[in-house]
Amino acid sequence: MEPAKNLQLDFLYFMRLTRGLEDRIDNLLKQGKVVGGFFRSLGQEATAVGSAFALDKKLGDIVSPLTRDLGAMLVMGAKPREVFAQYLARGSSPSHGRDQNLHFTDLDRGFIGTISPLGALVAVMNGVVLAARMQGKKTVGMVYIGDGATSTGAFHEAANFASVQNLPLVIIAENNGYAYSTPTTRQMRILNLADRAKAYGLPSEIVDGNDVLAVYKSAQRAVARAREGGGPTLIEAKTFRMRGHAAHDNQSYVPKELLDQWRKRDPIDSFERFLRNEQVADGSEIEEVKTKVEALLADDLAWAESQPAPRPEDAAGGVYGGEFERALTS
Ligand SMILES: Cc1ncc(C[n+]2csc(CCOP(=O)(O)OP(=O)(O)O)c2C)c(N)n1
Repeated sequence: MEPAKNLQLDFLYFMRLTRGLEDRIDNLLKQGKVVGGFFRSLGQEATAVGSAFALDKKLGDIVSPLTRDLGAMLVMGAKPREVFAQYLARGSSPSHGRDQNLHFTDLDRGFIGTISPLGALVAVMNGVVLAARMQGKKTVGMVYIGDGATSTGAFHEAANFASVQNLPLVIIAENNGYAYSTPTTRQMRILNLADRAKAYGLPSEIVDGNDVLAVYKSAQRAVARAREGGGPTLIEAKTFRMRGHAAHDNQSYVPKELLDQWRKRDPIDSFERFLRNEQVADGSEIEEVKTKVEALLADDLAWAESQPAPRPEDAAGGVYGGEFERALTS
């Protein structure tokens, strides 16, 4: 059975919000206003949005997204204005201008921000869900990992630990074809990331990562299994990174034909087509989603641009368990 119409329109809303937000950050970058790099999720929005929608915030579910999973953070409740302020390094951004992009956490809203050492977050999330289980909670964790990161030692240790401990964890392994400039075929001798799960006795599924409904349904199954004590699942989402690793990378190493092929499978275009063809929503309802997204992004960007730069005297605050902060304010 398909999810209710409202939910399907929410999927569209959050995919559009992700794309619109990233389009604007791209513009800000070109205007020289972004501090640091810009890693976007163009083409991968359905994986992040569809999977996060399978979680239940009321039960304390938690995600740890990577740079391609802005959509999951938005679904959990991160605000576009916070993301703009992060990239613009404003003093009132969640990281107070000390760090950029998606490196911010809010446990109350259920997200642990991106960290750079790839693979390590699977172990962190093991700890999060193990602790929750010891406290008698029904929390499920969802951790995102790229194809390249599934080749780290950290990933293999953590996947094994999750399986042995039967932890309530869903691993979303995003196979987007490349780890920076390395194609998946140059870093593993197996066809599917899902094959890696077998080594640890983990159930796995392979899903079309550009099909938001398929991702949602697959994640729902995995979340239900985890919630009922059935342990972790690895979901391989097959998708494609439609831009370079970050904005500075022109992805000249990606064959043009491959990009053309995946462009035809754009997750937002194809979902809008599906909504129309299946008569879930008509053109004006789809347009309404766009208008709502545009209005929110315009407001939030104006807010973020009006925010002050960080104060120099705050640079050392929050670095060593608040010691410097206390010293500065006392
Ligand atoms: C342990 C570790 N090794 C290397 C890096 C440098 N690095 C950052 S992103 C990246 C590529 C990641 O590729 P993948 O996991 O496939 O994710 P994608 O960027 O394709 O979404 C690398 C090698 C890192 N951050 N952490």
